[in-house]
Amino acid sequence: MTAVTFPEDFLWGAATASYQIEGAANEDGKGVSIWDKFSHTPGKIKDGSTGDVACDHYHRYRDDVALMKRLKLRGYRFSISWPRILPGGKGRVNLEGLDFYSLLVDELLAANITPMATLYHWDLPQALEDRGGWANRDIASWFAEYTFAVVKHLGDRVKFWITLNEPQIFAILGYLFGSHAPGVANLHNYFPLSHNVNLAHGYGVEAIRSETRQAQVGTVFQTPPIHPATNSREDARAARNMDGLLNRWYTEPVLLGRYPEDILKLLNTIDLKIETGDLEKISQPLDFVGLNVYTRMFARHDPNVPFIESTLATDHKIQDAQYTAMGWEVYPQAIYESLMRFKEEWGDPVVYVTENGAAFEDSLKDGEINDSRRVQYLQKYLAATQKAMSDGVKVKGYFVWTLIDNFEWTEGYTQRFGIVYVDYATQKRIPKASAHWYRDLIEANGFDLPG
Ligand code: GCO
Repeated sequence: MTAVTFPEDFLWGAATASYQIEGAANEDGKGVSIWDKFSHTPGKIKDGSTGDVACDHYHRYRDDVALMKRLKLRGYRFSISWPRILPGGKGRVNLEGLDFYSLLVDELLAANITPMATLYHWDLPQALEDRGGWANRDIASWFAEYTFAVVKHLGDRVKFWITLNEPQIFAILGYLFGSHAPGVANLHNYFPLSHNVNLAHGYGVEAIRSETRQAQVGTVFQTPPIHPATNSREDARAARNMDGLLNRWYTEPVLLGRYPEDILKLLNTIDLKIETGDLEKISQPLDFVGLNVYTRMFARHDPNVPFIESTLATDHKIQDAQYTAMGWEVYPQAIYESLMRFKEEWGDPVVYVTENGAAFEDSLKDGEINDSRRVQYLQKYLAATQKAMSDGVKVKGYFVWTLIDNFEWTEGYTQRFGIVYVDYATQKRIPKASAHWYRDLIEANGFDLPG
């Protein structure tokens, strides 16, 4: 047994996202989001489900906050649904939408739980997608308008603001691979689009700061380590290029004020449509960075892939490694490697781990869920977090993904990531063994690592 301990003021929490838990898809004036449309398109979601009802959190938020309180959470990271606030994406503000988040925030503060709000966790108003969505440079000012409306209303009580959740994931899956909403696969548009995403972040930062001076402003990246599938030189280069495309293309403009030179070289025929002053806007100083971590990835050389000649080797499996229900390798070192990169390569910011967790096939037995694999997963990743902290990374908090089982995007309800089980037929919440373990960890500010 090794004791793993954390500082007294460490912010322990859980994270969620609006479309994954809220439901109430057509209530109180909410507009349609790209995920509403996408999930209602036949064949897009594995189990044919939608987020129409999800965990019905919109109506049950009081009970859910009471649950968080019982679990001793000190922080709660949630996201705001843009089309609830601006049903048409811009223009008219829907006060009922703002009220929902206002009541949620009051409920959290009354329970002594620090709210951390993400402005964009992927549910873009469909009305904006109809005007080109992220491919339209105007999105930066649309995002600023939305951000301004939200922060004006909640900025007196919410002190932690996040602009975008995992920019590269929604940009790549939504607009390059087309596997997520809005289901566009357009290589030609992707790079200028990614610049619009980065620019929107910058405009968002500015909008938050213009409305409140006391806010902690940040953004959230997922930067999985990309390892070469073999030790050939081609694969090493492929891994480096994939890392450039997936990770550095988003972290470097924001944290270092420039696009990675090696990737720019590979893209030399593409017009990125960068205008004077853009990079200054994108790289305004932040108070913190959020890091989401699940696993690592492998890449191999593939001459058929344009520009980067690299492909993700999703078939590359490690013998004896454990895999989650998502098929993701349990690789605790991923959190250590990612955290160290922020310190060593990306300006050494204050970091919050804003998501970390795993899906396993949980089963309800005699009213209980003994998810020992999830407990072990969290223990190992937290021990690796602790190691990064002792090696100098300024980690100030940790948010488990996720509070309650929910709508896992294209996987629908087939994947359970929660520390609390949801019986979707009754909407009953049942804390899993991992929830009890997490509560004890928070109380003790640490845990004993077996072995
Ligand atoms: C992400 C999102 C979450 C997911 C979680 C599990 O990281 O993809 O932030 O919404 O549900 O990561 O896939």
